[in-house]
Amino acid sequence: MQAAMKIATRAGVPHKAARGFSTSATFDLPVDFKGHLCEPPPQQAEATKEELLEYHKNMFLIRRMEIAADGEYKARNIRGFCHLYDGQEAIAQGIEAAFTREDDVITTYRCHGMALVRGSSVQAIFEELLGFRNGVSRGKGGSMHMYNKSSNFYGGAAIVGAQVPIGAGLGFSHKYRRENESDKMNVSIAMYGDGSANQGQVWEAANMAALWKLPVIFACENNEYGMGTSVNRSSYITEYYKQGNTIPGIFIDGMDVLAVREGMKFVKDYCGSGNGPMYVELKTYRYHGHSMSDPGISYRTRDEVTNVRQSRDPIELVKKRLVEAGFSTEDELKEIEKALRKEVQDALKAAKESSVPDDSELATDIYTTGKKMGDGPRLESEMPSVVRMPDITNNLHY
Ligand SMILES: Cc1ncc(C[n+]2csc(CCOP(=O)(O)OP(=O)(O)O)c2C)c(N)n1
Ligand SMILES: [Mg+2]
Repeated sequence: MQAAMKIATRAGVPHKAARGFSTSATFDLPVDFKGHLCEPPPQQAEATKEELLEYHKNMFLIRRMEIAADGEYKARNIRGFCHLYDGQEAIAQGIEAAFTREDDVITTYRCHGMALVRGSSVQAIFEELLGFRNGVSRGKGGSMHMYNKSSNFYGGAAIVGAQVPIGAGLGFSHKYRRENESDKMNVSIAMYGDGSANQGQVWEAANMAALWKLPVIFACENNEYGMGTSVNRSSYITEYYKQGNTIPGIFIDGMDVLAVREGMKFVKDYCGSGNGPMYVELKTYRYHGHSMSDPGISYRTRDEVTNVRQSRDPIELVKKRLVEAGFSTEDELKEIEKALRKEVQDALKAAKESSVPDDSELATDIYTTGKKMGDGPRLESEMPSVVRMPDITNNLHY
């Protein structure tokens, strides 16, 4: 009861909405934005019924997809590395709601949620996890390497922090390609974890982005831990939005999809207007352990995890808002969730009917002739004269 009350308070009081005749409501954002060298955006957000239902749907799909992936991993159907995103869903959804598909996204190995909101289907994500041919990276990337070039989603990077300079490069290309100096630019967001925030390459990329006024957002998903190490044990500065030093930054509640959306609109506007980069800290929490080999409760207590689930859960917050604004009833939401659960189960079943790629795919997407293949983003592959196998007598010749 107490937990439910807390969520109700966090939902913020809707204004202007009444069941039956209003489709839009204004919500107070209960956790304050904080600004570093800038005035943060207002503490309110307007949202329509359709928007909130869309956010709920995507976030719930991510949650169920991750829970199903956990089961498939334990059943040894998914192999290798697997990092789950449940708990952090509002960040992916909030960014996507603030951006267009002309804005670039690059993120860490914890990339399933971002892949989904950038347009990959649940089935294609499952196929990738299973290493199957119709996966988002044709079964050759796995959990950490999901891409979608057609929606400017650049992955999925296994090396901690390595995606950040690439994100700065993507921002550079927006500035380089703009026709007039006064044109508003699309932006690039380089996402990284608290465990990556003190890496030299983050600072090197930020230095160049500030020097050249690139439209790059340096976005730290602070889920309080890097593997099993809490932020207080790894970082001198734990207010990651201030880490840009003379680069401005904002703090956003990463458990509130509307706060993420409003905060990201504000940052996109600042960076896209030629003011240079901005730092963002998105405070969040991961429900699973770091990866599938980490039960997640040796360095934090079960109570800590339970408390976040009960008081800050991002999906519960959207549901509260839908109900309090009179947009949906609890029964309607239950029905929606039942259908979404089935959608995920059906997608998993269909994915499992697929199979691994053909051997001939071993050498594709490595070297390219540079020529486009059809209308999609894929480039024609150039076959090397020999593909070296662990047993040299079995080298593949083309
Ligand atoms: C350069 C490098 N060093 C170490 C690792 C091993 N490693 C993988 S994830 C991780 C922790 C990263 O934590 P954080 O940035 O907070 O991201 P989170 O997993 O919390 O999303 C480490 C040390 C790696 N992949 N790359
Ligand atoms: Mg972390």
